[in-house]
Formats: sequence, structure tokens, C-alpha cells
Amino acid sequence: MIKVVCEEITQLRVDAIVNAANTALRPGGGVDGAIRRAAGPELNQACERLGGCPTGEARLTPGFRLPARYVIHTAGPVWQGGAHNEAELLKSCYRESFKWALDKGLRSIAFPCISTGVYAYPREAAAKIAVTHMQAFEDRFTEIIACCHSEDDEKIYLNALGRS
Ligand code: AR6
Repeated sequence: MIKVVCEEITQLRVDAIVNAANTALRPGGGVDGAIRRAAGPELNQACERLGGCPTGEARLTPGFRLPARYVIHTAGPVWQGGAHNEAELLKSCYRESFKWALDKGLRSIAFPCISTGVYAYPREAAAKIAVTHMQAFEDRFTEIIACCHSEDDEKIYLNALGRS
């Protein structure tokens, strides 16, 4: 089941939440900052030990003080106009995150709107990619959550799902 919510991703009690990280896996703002604050300093230490994550790949850490058991950190592409492989890299973020979840036997996962904040990926186009991948993996999870942070994004996702 794909659910669209407008909430703090840090509050979600799921097997894994996905973090929109940077390639260094160093502390950032946006959803990354919120996740690190809620998870506690152990998350920073775990990220340090991973030594980075190339764009389009993903890495896994425990959730520490979060209600979520794991955090899957993925580095989305920075939008540079669309001719720099951005779409392929964003697709790869979703594929690699799902792959980690499946490898770990996880059944519920929540995604933020990867790359659409500081990295400025156009939100409708990013939502289409997100939804297409969520639908492709839907039958292997009990719950896939698109965790929006604004009502505008929630509408964009509902529209992409054909639910508006
Ligand atoms: N819960 C859910 N979604 C959130 C939350 C939250 N607490 N806070 C923000 N968002 P961004 P990016 C939404 O900028 O574009 C960081 O500094 C936000 O509204 O967090 O992939 C990293 O370290 C937007 O829709 O991620 C990187 O350097 C979405 O999360 C860089 O930003 C993603 O926005 C990554 O940029």
C-alpha cells in the first residue's frame, strides 16, 4: 500500500526512513538535519564511519533514538537543468533504497521528497519518479509512505498517483 502523508518523517514508526543526504554523509539541513537531531549523536558517528555515499547510491545505519529501526541514507542529484543525468541518478536513489530494504527483510519504508529541497529538483518530475518506483516495489512491502513536508507536495504526489 502506498500512503501519502504530510508529516515529520522523524515521527514515523516504520522499519526504515530514507534520508536525503549529501555524498559526504556529513550533517546537513532540511530533512537530514531533522533526522540527525531526532536520532541523536550516535547517528553522526555511524555516518562518519561509512565514509560517504556517491550520488545515486544508498547506505544503511540503525535508527538509534528514532521510532524507525533503520535509516537508509541516499544522496540525490543536484538539479543542474536536467541534462546532467539527474533523472537517472534520482531513479537510482529509489532503486538502491528499496534494494537495501529488501536485503534487510524490511516491510515498511518512508521516503522524503529526495532532491527537491536544497538540491532544487523540479517537484512534479521528482514525484513522478518516486511514485513510479513505489508502484514497482509495492507488492513487496506492507507499507510504502511518501512523506511530504508541505500540502503542495502532498497534492503533487496524490496527483502523480492519480488520486486527486
Ligand atoms: N520531514 C519530512 N520532510 C522534510 C523534513 C522533515 N522533517 N524537513 C524537510 N523536508 P532537503 P535535498 C523535506 O533540502 O534537496 C541537506 O543539507 C523538504 O521540504 O532536505 O535532497 C543534505 O545534507 C523537501 O521536500 O534535501 C544535503 O546536503 C525534502 O525534504 C542536501 O540538503 C528534501 O529537501 C540534500 O538536498
